[in-house]
Amino acid sequence: MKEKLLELKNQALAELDQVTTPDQLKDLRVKYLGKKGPMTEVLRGMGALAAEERPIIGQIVNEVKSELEEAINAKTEIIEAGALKQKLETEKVDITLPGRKQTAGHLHPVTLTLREVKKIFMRMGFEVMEGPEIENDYYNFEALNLPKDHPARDMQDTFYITEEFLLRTQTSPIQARTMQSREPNSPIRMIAPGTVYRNDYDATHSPMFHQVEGLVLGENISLADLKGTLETFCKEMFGNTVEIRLRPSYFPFTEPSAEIDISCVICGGKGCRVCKQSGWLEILGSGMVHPNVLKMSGYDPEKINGYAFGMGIERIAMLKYGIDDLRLFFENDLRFIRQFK
Ligand code: 2NM
Repeated sequence: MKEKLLELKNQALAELDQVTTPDQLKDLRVKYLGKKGPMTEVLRGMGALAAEERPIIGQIVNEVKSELEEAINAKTEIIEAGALKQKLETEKVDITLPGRKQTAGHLHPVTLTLREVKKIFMRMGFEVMEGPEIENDYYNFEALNLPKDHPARDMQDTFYITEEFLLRTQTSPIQARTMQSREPNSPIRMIAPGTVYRNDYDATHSPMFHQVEGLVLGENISLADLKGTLETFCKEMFGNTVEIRLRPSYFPFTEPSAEIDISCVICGGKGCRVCKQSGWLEILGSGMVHPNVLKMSGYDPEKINGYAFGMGIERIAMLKYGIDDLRLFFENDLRFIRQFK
């Protein structure tokens, strides 16, 4: 037994002498010291030995094992040092090459536009309110006077999560939440910016887009206040020479309602491809807040009234920058994005 062990040791050391790579080292270690190796086998066979021989053989096995272990470790160091030396000798760094430039990023055109819209309203004294993107049926529809059979509630248009929860289709639930969080009948002058979600995708619709909606409540607020404020907004946003016009429209949460157009920023109103020869561009929806909306959020329509409006930020960015396909905003093609620093 003892001779066999010494023979194994010498065989292992001879093989170790021939080893030149880390892989070979690993194989050798497994071969002699691994679970299926001869050392383990010897230890397992100890039961067959006479009782007085067991400790002697056991000690020899342990000595052989640690000797091999040490020899392999020493060889590992030699091989690793050799590999490092070779790497240092063959890998050359050309320190005269120019460094890699760190390019600074910049904001996305939709973010730039959103910030500009917010800034204009903040200068006019509006506060900026936010709210959850996962809304419930009550705040997204019910509180805004959207009846149960309204087409906006259709599964085709709305991303429902459950029967009760959905991805908000507009930011107006923020307005309802704000009204309910305030002392009833207290004045409000707010905008609600954020992402909204609708099941649509083509050149002018994206399943996720950005909106800014606004709400102004107080005593004796008139359509003239609506018109004056939004005219100021349009001039700040698109330049002092733009004109606006109001067209009668319909929204469930406002009565009366009006669509606000600006004179075409591309042709100045003469008629072109962008305004479809009309000279006008649709920019905002607006109206006087419906009494039901006020009532439902704890306001008394006999005392308090006001106006509300909403706009799509992607559409504004498209007109501002002359972009004809909204999908470009979301494709992350840097050749497009980098044009809007
Ligand atoms: C629009 C158009 C017209 C609107 C109404 C409300 C609220 F909460 F007061 F009822 N928020 N936003 C509104 C009104 C939104 O978007 C085209």
